[in-house]
Amino acid sequence: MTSSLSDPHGRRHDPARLRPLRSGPRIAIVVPEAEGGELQGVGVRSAATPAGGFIVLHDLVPGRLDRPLDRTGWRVSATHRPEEAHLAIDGRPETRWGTGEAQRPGMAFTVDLGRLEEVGGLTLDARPLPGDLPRGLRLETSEDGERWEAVQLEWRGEAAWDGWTVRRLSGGGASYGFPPRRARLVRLSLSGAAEAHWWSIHELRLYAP
Ligand SMILES: [Ca+2]
Repeated sequence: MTSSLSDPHGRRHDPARLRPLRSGPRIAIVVPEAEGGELQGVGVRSAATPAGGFIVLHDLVPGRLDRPLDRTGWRVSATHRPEEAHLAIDGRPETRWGTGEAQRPGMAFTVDLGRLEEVGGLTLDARPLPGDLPRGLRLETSEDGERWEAVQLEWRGEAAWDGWTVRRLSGGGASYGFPPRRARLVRLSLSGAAEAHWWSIHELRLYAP
């Protein structure tokens, strides 16, 4: 995290002022009616009350993933260091799968659930090495390993109010939701690059919708 944050008008904010939404600060955001009544890209739900051409967003609640799938029987593989892929699902946050080289587009990690399941979210834990979180993550799912479908990800992790807007808050983990679907295979891949960081997953979990 940078030492300060700038809003679109150049005002700077001290990260120490960030207030995680989960801690329940009383916040309301007023937006022109024409801009719609949703907080885009941060997975935060809110109530919306019209007020004279504006919308007041209030009672902000971060999205949650709370129904992890059983990982028994999963088989995992990867384009890099596949022999260590199982360390991403061994239930031990101190062990990890890592690419062994700097992140670049196309690196992939695949889970075979061994059965069809309804999925709707995922979390990646890289808490010991937050720099190893993916730069640009793509998700594809398949029911049969032949036909793959790209999935739009939406942030479901922590969010915070910085005095100006709602921001994603990552403490070394990343959480995403996506439209529910049936899948036997789930493939994560990178769409971005990092100069000096591997891509590492200490623990990967998938969630029911
Ligand atoms: Ca692990």
